[in-house]
Amino acid sequence: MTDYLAGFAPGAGRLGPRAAFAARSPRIDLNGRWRFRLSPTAAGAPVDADFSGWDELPVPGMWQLHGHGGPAYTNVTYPFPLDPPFVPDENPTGDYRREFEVPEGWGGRGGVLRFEGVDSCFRAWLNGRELGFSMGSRLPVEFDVSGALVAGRNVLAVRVHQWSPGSYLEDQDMWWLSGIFRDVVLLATPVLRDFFVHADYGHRTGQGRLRIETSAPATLTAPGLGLADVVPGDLRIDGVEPWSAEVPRLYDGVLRCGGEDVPLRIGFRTVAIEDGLLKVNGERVLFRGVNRHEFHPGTGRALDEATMLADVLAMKRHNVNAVRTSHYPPHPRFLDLCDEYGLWVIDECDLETHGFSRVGWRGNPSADPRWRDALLDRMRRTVERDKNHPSVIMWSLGNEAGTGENLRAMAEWTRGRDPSRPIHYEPGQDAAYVDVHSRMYAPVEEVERIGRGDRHPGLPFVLCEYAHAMGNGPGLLAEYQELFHTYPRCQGGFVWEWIDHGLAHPEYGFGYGGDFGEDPHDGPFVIDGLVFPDRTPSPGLLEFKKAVEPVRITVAESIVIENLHDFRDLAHLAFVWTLEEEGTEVARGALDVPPVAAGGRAEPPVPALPGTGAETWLTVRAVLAADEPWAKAGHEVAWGQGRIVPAQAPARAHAAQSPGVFGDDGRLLRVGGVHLVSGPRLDLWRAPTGNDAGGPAPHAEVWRRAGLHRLRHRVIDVERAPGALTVRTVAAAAGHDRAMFATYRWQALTGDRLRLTVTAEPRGEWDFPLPRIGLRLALPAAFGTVEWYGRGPGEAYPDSHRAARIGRYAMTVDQMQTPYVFPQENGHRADVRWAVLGGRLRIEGDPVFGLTVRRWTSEDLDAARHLTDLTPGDAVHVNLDLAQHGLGTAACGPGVSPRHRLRARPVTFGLTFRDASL
Ligand code: IPT
Repeated sequence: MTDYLAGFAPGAGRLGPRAAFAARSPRIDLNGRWRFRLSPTAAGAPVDADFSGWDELPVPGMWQLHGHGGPAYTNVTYPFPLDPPFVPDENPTGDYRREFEVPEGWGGRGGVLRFEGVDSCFRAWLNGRELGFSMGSRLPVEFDVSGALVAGRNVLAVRVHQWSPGSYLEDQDMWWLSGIFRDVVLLATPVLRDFFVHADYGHRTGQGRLRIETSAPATLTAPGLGLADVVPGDLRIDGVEPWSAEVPRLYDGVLRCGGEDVPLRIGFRTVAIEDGLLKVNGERVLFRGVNRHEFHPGTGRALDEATMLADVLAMKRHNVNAVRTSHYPPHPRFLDLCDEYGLWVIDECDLETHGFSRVGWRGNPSADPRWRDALLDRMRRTVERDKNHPSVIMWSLGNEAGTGENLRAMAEWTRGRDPSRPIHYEPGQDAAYVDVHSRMYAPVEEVERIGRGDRHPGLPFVLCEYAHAMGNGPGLLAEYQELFHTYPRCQGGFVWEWIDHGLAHPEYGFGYGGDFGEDPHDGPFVIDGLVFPDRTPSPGLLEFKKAVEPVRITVAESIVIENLHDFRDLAHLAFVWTLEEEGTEVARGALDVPPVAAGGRAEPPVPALPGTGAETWLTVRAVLAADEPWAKAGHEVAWGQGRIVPAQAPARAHAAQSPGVFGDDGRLLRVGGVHLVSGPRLDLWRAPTGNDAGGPAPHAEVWRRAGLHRLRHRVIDVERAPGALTVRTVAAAAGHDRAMFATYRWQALTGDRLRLTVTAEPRGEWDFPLPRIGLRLALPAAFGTVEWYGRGPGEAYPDSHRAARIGRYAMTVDQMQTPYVFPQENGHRADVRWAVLGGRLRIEGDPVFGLTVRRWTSEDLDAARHLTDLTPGDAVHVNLDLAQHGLGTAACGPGVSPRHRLRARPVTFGLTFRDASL
């Protein structure tokens, strides 16, 4: 009997949805090891099966990650034919079985069996009695089991299908994974079934207004609010502290109902759209947001509490203040953490039908009345479960589900049930059923036009997705942020996305689409997060942290501190300064900054600084003055840097005796005692990034067609003079007549220095930006360390360099690599004044250069599909760049801005080499 797999009904036999809460009453945790058997079709195992040979599987868990079948990744494409509501006969079906004991003391209260999430459809039996079925993977389901439950031993059987009609509503860009992946619990039938907390804050009066609707008469005790056993009908409470993501004040309380206690946490805040702005507690808020999928490289979407907390802490520590729960409600515990630590949440319904776009949205469930109940069911379960979270400030109907009357019905129901929160949906371009104008990946210019009042002028604007964080990138963060600060209606956005969904793979480290043998698949498009699969912050997250910092510190003639918080003053921060002469600290102190209110600014006096000779920078940092729940005192929130003393140009007296030895072709063989594996030569190529390879006309393809990855070099002539050598060359690609003429002028300088001036001149048609322009050389493998003075410690690119500050750094070559799961250009250090490689070869810029050092070539990097393909060779490969092309975010969204496009044009740049051991 699998009729439910051929219909539109979202479930049967279920209890109505209600809020997630934990009453202090008997419960039996049913997580743990269950017996399990996978069948190839929906028929599953016979109910009376002999299960002695069954496997064991953890609950929560996803069976493909425990040796049953395999994970599969598609972005938009459904992995089954579009034949709604039907799914193929090949429908992996897992039978689960577990026994549990109900103690005598359970008290005859009956029970409710609660599943927090089962992907994608299941049917359950208790002691052989069928309870019902349900779809809606990321939503809770409850069954009343009072009639089936017995004291003593009980047997619970659950049949889970990978594919169901519900799968048509769950086409999110992520791995297809199945099973009971969230908690299962047996609860004593609750006395208080449900409640709805309405806790508003009057920002003019400082008054809290509290009304709790309860399913049965209840009283509230909340000592922090001075309430003891009161009926929470409609209470006005003076002098409450409001809740915000910046100061997440919660009041603990207990609801008492028929002898049962239900703990709750109350946060007072009022969300409103006023004057075309989204306001909380009367203030316009700015979202420094991320889209968060639930993901763990080992367990897929089954997350433990430590992982959820790790996400929240990492977000708070990187100045993230908002989360869109893309594209389904998260584990309920995650929202508790958002309440507690302070994050604004757009809570999104478990709905996406993106794959219908592939057939011109024909048959889209959003527009087909037969699906209305299923869509409404999902929205109800979302809102009812999460309605009591102060952190949830907007409801989202789903993602990429086209348009249609069913979405309107969802919005109308939601508005009726909870008028206190605005409704979000994208694509909601016609704004028919939404309260905010939301777009994804709108280019900077478009956001600017919207800021000026274009489109839906009465509505606030958010970018529900922007800055696609795939691989190396995103660029453009600072550009967007500037607009958010310039135009009040542009209230920020949510970076796509928080984490790379790289699954642990026995051979590749982290696997992506195709690595588990699936077909169809969308390759590495699922590797697009601000943190790597193991949650290590990527350079993109550090850049985000800097771009969105809630305090702007400008260090120039004066020091200016701007408080960009929406609510919080600066009293929680301490300001410290350091003065560094050529990267070495010479003085430090504390800066006296008044507790400027949100939106305010201060200009503290510049401290008295000692005199210095070499290039000197003053860095001012804002750090936590005391421990916060999410970071310790001293944690850096924001910083600014300004140059106090510029660099002096080094003296350049020519010498007759050259420390350089050159080959017949004029290529450098040796500097002092440093033998090069290959001497410096013009280089225009970089291993394309995910962004280079993205968009309608990917640069990566243009570059490859132009043969930039296989330039051939020809020496035109070599001219030798005492202490000098000039080599004229031309570089071009097979089959092309466009060429780059390069002249290398070598000059011996006093102090055993060897100066190189390169001029490069494009000839012919160079009608595309270059990946880079610079030199590459190779050194023996023993050159395994790098010390440099310039931007660091992390990588930096023209449109993503703000997180890297001027300083002196030392690393091994291996540490300089950024482990993008899909190998690509990385590790470039910007604005380097000088570097010493292997403690031996010193390279100076004129005044600066870009530095990349790795144990493989750009070609190796380009050819690699996984990090495990990269193996150290017998040389260290060095790039010394005059410039690199920006990163942009073309993997999804706009490309590199004109400002950061690297045009082919005549250039000259200089470098000085020296054997530092001499
Ligand atoms: C956008 C999706 O909403 C998101 O889930 C993700 O797939 C992203 O693309 C790409 O990584 S939709 C797209 C049409 C911009």
